[in-house]
Amino acid sequence: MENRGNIKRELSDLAIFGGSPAFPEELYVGRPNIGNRQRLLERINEMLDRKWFTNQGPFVQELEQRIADLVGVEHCVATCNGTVALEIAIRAGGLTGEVILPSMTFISTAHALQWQQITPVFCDIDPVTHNIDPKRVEELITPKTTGILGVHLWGRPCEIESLTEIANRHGLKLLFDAAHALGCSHNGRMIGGFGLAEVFSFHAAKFFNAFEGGAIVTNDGELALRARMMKNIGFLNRDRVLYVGTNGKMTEASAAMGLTSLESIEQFVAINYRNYRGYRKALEGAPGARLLAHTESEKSNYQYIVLEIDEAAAEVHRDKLLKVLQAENIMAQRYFYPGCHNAEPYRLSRPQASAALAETERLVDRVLLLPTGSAIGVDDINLICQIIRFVIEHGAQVTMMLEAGSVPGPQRRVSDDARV
Ligand code: T4K
Repeated sequence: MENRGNIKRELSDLAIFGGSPAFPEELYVGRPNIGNRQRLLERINEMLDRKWFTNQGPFVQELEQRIADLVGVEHCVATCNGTVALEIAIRAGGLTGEVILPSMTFISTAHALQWQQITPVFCDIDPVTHNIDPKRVEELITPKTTGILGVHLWGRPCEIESLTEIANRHGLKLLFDAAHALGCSHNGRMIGGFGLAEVFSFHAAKFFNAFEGGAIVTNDGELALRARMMKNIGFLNRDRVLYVGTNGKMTEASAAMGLTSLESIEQFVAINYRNYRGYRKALEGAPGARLLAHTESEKSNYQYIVLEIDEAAAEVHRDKLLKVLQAENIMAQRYFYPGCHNAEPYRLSRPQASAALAETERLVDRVLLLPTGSAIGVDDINLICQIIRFVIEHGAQVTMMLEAGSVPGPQRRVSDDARV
């Protein structure tokens, strides 16, 4: 069948059924944003001339101050990544025993607890917000519970007031994994200043990156001091070790990238917002495809384009759509499949957990993240959405063909594993 350009008009135009891929190169969910390359290289040169590469150098100190100012907190402790920042915040916050968190999160949130022998107790989510459901938190509290670890999933704030009220009433500590939420606000206040402490990630795939990096932000001076020592292997000063610590220090090269990213942060958000509006418009009314909305009166970084596919309405399962998109070089991703509670270390110790996590189980089967960021343009988005709409329009047929493992024409067979 003749290929009529990138637009898909017939099923045989889809790459999975023998057509040409819509994009010559792969489009990613999280291609790193790069700000002013010249400024970055100047900073790297400055670092090389200074011969000071780590151990709380001047770039790290400057980045800490700038992040603290941006989110309006007193203290920012920069770290080598978000996972270690979580581990340190949990330890510096004095959490022990059991801690309640959503299962719908990156596995780091759970591991940061389990790594230090604290039991992660998985809570279900609100299906509309995708965030931890405060109504379900209370029933999970036991005499061993010491804290709640909320996650501002996709940069959309948790129900902070309800969680604060529950934590206060039960004498629990409240921390937030704000890995997705730099630059976001809740009731006009920047994420970063809520709870005992919050944690950011500056991983390469985040809209704001420091190659790898993270930070603990807090208004609690004592917690900040403990965290600062813990990330520095427990050292108070050269001869005195006060805590069992780890090496969680951020390098100067990472801080140079972080400072450079910070100078372009508004531009990154503007691009993400443009992309978000583009996806919304192009997917409007597509049956069974719900794009997660952001509250536009609040600040958001718009870094994730989160699509929910309702198989009953779309007549195609998320995994089949994913397979079709990947063949087109649209590297959409399932996040956070299959849910933390289903990851081996947790499933083996608590095989019954899924019974109480019905909304999480439902969501991990439906969520699909689409490419965005500065590497994606408006035309790309229109084409991605045209393909999604086309697949949904022919949902029943696509499903049937993928399940049969055959395609029209003799030249191509799809994998037997149609569910990816
Ligand atoms: N809490 C939450 C809620 C989190 O989401 C995360 C991290 C953390 C805590 C822990 O923070 P860190 O310790 O990571 O700082 C990514 C990131 O690796 C991870 O940082 C992030 N969350 C998670 C949501 O996403 P994946 O599984 O999507 O794959 P990854 O990192 O291989 O790449 C994502 C996409 O970006 C790919 O499509 C390829 C592309 N890519 C990636 C890298 C690293 C590039 O184009 N260039 C690159 O350099 O994990």
